[in-house]
Amino acid sequence: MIGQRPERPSTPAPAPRRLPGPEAWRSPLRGPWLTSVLGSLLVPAIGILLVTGFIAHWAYHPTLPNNASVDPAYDISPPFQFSAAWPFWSYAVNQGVHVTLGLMTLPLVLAKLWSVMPRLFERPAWRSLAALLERLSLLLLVGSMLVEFATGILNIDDAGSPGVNFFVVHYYGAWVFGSAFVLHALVKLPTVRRAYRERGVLKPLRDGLGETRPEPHVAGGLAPADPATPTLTRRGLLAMVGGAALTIFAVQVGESIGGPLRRFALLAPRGRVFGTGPNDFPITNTAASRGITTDMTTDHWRLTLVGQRTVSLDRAALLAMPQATHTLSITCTEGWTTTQHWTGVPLRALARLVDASPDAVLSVLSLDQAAVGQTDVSFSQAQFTDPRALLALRVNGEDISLDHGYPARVILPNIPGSQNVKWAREMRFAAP
Ligand SMILES: Nc1nc2c(c(=O)[nH]1)N[C@H]1C(S)=C(S)[C@@H](COP(=O)(O)O)O[C@H]1N2
Ligand SMILES: [Mo]
Repeated sequence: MIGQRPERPSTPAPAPRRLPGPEAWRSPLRGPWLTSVLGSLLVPAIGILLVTGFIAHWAYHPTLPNNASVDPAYDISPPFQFSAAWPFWSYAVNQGVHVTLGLMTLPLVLAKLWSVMPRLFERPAWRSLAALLERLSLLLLVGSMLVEFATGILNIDDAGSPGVNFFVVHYYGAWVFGSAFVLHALVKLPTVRRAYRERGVLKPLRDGLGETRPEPHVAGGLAPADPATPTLTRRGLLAMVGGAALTIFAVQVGESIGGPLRRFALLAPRGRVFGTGPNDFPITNTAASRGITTDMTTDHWRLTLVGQRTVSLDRAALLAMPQATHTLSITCTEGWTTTQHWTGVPLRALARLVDASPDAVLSVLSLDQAAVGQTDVSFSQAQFTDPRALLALRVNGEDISLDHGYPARVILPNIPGSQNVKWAREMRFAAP
């Protein structure tokens, strides 16, 4: 019962309903030292999330045709590339760190919010213009942080909300959250340094329950005026947060690594059958879900290649060209990875076949009409001339199944999973 005072016979008029003030939060663990420790742990975590997040965004090559998720006019995309010198799993590591660390950071974020909870209940809401501005900046910080975590988790869950474009919200949200976070860390630096100077960086972690004393109360500060008896040590609280993070790691990391470890990913969808034998690895969108029928992919199917000349090839003609086999990963934005052995025609051989102009970028179009503009993808010159970039016809020594993109799909090292276009129908090599 929030703030409802029991009626007593001596007070006939019921007391007005009020929210509790900061004094209602009495945990003896709360105080500037605890908040400083939680905040200090957040700095590297959020830093890594921001860096890996922006790398993942740039990996889309958003300045090429078809690839932009946000308006290119507002997209600050540095020319970051995973070149042919990077191992094929580089993007998978980046994405795995982003998603896994993002989930692991959640308990820390909740603990940090818990530690500053009394602030939310301060009345009046501001005492001065400076205090009002500080509150507004915190609203921006906490609000954008919740947006980033909520959209990230909903996306992993494949539960995008209608009308909300994950890429747009998560990208702009990252700029707001990143800026607010850096500003907040700088503003709080003196407070953190004072807390460490007064109490030691790690010293309070040595206290057993008997020695756990509240931090000194200061008016308007985080330490409670009327602390309750401790029931948990500070190291106990940090162990709880760390334990929660490690548990999330244990049940998520198998998704990001894939292969046999996937069985330990308890949070992943289970009991799904993706295909038989060599084709038994994860599928997001089945042929049926995309309206692809066997009829569209057999006798009538041709791949149209457009460069300075145009060539149309059936699957037999593609199989007659020199084939290459490479181990490559598909890493979906949602956080899962699958690594398989793909065989097919190197994209640079197809570029040569149609005399692609030297400044050409490659656009791949799919039979998949359910998502025109989403499945049409462009690759830079550096990407499609990477010797590992394939038009895959076979996987693990067998024809790729219809669900995996039969008759042909593109697969390149270090690109976002969604760009490995299945059911390719046309490839255009043209200046952007
Ligand atoms: N034509 C087409 N290609 C596609 C997709 C699709 O829906 N249609 N899904 C993409 C996504 S989101 C991913 S992660 C990869 C791998 O998905 P898959 O396992 O369903 O093949 O394929 C990509 N290629
Ligand atoms: Mo995906």
